[in-house]
Amino acid sequence: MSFGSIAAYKGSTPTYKALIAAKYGKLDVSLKNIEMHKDNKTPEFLAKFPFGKVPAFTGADGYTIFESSAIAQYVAASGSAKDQLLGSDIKTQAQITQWVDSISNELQHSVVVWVYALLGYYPWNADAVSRAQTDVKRVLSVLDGVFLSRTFLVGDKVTLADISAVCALYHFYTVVLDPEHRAPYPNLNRWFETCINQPEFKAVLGEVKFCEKQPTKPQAKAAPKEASKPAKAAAPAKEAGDESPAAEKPKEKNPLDLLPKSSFVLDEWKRFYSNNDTRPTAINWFWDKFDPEGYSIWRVSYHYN
Ligand SMILES: N[C@@H](CCC(=O)N[C@@H](CS)C(=O)NCC(=O)O)C(=O)O
Repeated sequence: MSFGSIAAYKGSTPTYKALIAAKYGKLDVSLKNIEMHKDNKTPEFLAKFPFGKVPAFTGADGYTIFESSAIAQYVAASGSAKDQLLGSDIKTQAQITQWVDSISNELQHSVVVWVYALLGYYPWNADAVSRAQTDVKRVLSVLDGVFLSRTFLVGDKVTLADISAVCALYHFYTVVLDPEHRAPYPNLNRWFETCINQPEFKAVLGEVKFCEKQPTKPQAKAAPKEASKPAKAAAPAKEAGDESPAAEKPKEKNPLDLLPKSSFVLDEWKRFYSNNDTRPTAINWFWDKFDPEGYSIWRVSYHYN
């Protein structure tokens, strides 16, 4: 019998937390693949999940809940492995929450600016990537120190803390931590391998394919539905009988489209400026490419800065 389903996109690692917890608790929880930026913005979806975000859980009994950790906790607490996954005394329970929250908080920004940017889902910003790499190394070192003397994060069995941490680290191990970059963390690697080889993890993650060579440049844009920008809203389907002149009116031309095309591409300039030192690299680039026929330069003074 179904316990419930989680609306998300395929490959959403935060969603895996609840799916793995469901395997431990012997609950039937399914993943309902949705079309991002469309299905999660309908009035029906927003009535149940007001932020319009996924994962979003709907129980067979109609109970709804959002936020991946809250969903995972609810699923873990509802299954037969409740005490193992969530702890049976308040100190253990608090420690599990501590790891669930801290690891995902420490890593969530870095996965976006480094890993998702490498995959081409987000813009690449060299400075931000370099900061993310430093942040990630710090988290990995902390965890490696923890696993020097421990098999799992809390107690001597897998808990929701391990499940959440594996899911938070999944993209790092599969996309950027090649053998050279994971070598400094032998204890963490041992723990990660132990977890992903448990049948409950395997049933959800499959065979985890470790990164073999860290990519250094973003791949060609291949944004999956979850991370892509919202597609331009399609024009609403014309209602039958709607023949009003307003509905027929052609879109007015933007007067700027009438100007001759300039060789200076503002987006290129923004990217180059963000990814290079201002002086002399970016400034030299600017004067080399600037097109005075297409653009003019203005100096603006603000009253309130
Ligand atoms: N902290 C939340 C993050 C939820 C979230 O940001 N979900 C993203 C996908 S990773 C989303 O639904 N974005 C759609 C949108 O913002 O429209 C969780 O762990 O559930």
